[in-house]
Amino acid sequence: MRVLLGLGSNLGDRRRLLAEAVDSLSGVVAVSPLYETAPVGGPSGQGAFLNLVVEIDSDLSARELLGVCQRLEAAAERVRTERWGPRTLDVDILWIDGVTVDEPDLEVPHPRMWSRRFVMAPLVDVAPDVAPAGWERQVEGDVRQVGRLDDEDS
Ligand code: GSY
Repeated sequence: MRVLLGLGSNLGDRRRLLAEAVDSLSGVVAVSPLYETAPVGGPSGQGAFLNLVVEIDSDLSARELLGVCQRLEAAAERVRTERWGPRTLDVDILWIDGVTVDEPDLEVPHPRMWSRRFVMAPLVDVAPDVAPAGWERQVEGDVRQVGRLDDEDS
């Protein structure tokens, strides 16, 4: 099954944290370019995020995938303090082909993805068919493509 994960970091060595997370995923099919993005929500003054989207091929259930995401965040020594606050690593399940989940702690597709440019810009790079027509008119936030995770100098 095609699974799309959104990864973001705005604390610490953002590129290294994202690279380590992507490297530890199984079944990686595609990795979007990197985007530097203005924080959406959270305390004022927090630093810019680096965001990307990864496509993996996986037979795990949505709940098992949530466990994978939480383990990646823990490996990045993410500590949950402020809601929406700065974080070393955030990993969200965005989309699983043919799957919808509506539970208190897990919603698939991700309910806020359609309005966030920091999600939709990299998502469209790897899975343009998932984006609704006219998605550009529905998104908010500033993003800037800054190369790829495996570039030497981005
Ligand atoms: O939802 C993911 C964490 N997050 C982000 C993010 O990854 N990027 C940007 N630009 N803003 C964000 N606000 C939150 S919360």
